[in-house]
Amino acid sequence: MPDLEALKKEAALRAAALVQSGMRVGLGTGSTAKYAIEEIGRRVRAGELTGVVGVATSEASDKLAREVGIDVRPLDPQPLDIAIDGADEIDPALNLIKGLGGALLREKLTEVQARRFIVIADHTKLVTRLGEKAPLPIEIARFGFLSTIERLRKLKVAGEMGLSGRLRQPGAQPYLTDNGNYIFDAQLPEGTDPVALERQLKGMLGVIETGFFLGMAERAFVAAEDGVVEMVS
Ligand code: ABF
Repeated sequence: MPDLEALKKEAALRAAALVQSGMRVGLGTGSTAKYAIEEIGRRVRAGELTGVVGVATSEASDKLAREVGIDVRPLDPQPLDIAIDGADEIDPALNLIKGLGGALLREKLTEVQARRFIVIADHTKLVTRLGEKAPLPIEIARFGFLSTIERLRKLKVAGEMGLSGRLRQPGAQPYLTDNGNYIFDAQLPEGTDPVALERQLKGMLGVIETGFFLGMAERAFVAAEDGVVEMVS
């Protein structure tokens, strides 16, 4: 049984090594990004990095980054030098599905402002087409969410009538994002054109953001048992 945690950490350390003193850094969310935040914090505390400013993509990463000694600031219009984050699916062109961790909106707002967006993952995240293994998370407004879901279910995707999926609800209540919204996890039929679907979804009333991160990543460090592979877009 491969130790996925060790692989995630290996990928994260490769990306964290790209951070230099004085950089403004987007800090991702999730179990892989956690290792990168911890490593950046370790380097700050060791005095190896000075003047680093972090912008966190979730409340959880904000808390962790402060705990490990990173100077965390809110997102402002200044560009970020680098952003480091995990992903749920990575296709061969480095298009991504993200958001199973629920932080897609803040992740996209932050990572789009980064000069370099670096993805870190273990090899289980590699797919030949987006939607192969993971659903596409779609953040939707709470107000009128049943109406928005109805609209989503009627959307024509890849020749099929209707986007199937479900409201994310791990317990008695729907999952609530850091922004106070809900998430609809959509199953993507084979033949889905991510660019076209992204356009349709972004034009739909009640949809706030999608987990498609298309053409954003510069490179990915993907760890397997025989080492870390560097993929470049
Ligand atoms: C974030 O964390 C999300 O966009 C993605 O959903 C998730 C990946 O988490 P993990 O690294 O724990 O698999 O980056």
